[in-house]
Amino acid sequence: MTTTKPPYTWPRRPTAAVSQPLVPRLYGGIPTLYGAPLAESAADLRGADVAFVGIPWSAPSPDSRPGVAGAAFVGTQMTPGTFRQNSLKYGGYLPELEVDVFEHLSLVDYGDVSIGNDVNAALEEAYRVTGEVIDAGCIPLTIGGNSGVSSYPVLRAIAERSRGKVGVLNFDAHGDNGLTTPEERADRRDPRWAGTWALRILQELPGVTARNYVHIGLRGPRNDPGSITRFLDVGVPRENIYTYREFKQARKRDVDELCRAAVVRALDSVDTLWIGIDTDVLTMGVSPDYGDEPLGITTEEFLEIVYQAGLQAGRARFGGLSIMALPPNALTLHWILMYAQLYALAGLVHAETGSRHPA
Ligand SMILES: [Mn+2]
Repeated sequence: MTTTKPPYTWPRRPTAAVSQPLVPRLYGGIPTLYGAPLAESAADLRGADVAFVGIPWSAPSPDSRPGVAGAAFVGTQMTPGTFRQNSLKYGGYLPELEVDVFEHLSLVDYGDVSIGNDVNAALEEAYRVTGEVIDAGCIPLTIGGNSGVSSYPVLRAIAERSRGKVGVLNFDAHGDNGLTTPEERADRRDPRWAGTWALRILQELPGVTARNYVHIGLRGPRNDPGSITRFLDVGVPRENIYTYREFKQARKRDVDELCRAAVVRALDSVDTLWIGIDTDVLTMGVSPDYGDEPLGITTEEFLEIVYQAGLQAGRARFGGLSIMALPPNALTLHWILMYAQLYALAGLVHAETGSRHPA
């Protein structure tokens, strides 16, 4: 007969715990990212190299997106929590890069930004918390939430603290660079942030230079005819915009060279680099549980660029990595994005140790 250690008793009370976490707990059944130490206050950030922050902002599902396409918006407020739960199956060792990133870089989880229904309050809070992370000497890794609140205020905090110019590597099938009026932006019930932030960072944030704005994976008929020209109008070089066509041509020659060169463009004469990731940059086939845009980049290309960003920027210039627009249940994307976090950090480690992984 099987026996069980006390205090197990039978008949059991249905409210009795059936397991207890052996990793720090953020809240209820939500663990910290990768089981990292929990930073409960800004003082706890001191001494850490990297801090993870959740930004559970759910953009109002646009009136143009009924059904399943709208549900992907509604659920994003749960994404930081489910991403943490899913992360527990991974550690920091990458045999293919011969590095354990967490042996070199200490990670803490700083919890979630407080998000209500007021977009302006959410923007301020994401800005304030990201600033605390940077002021403590940590590199911020953030996860949305939809674009806008998960991107603009994070980059604002980074840019205001940069000694000089700021480069941007923005992964997105879409321009997210629509024009908007102050009245539209101030609308708390249906704020137009997700589709407009990429233009606003170029127009409004100090140091964010158009010459170092690099857009990866732009494609598809959800974009409007101004998606490229609005970037060019504010000074983004056409060569910085990598659509499906540029990748298609590079794949016939040397796509690794495109990945390396894209990062060079973002980093040229800047002091800080920020990476923004809308997961629809990946081609539809790799994310059957979410993707809605074909002709995207591959997982290999995505991770190579992210690794190159860490490697080329090094710790002194790596400003942060922000994941946007990720549904809570898009498991395939969760795994790929955890690789992205770890590959960026591996690049930082290799920049310091002088190691390289073979192309
Ligand atoms: Mn997008």
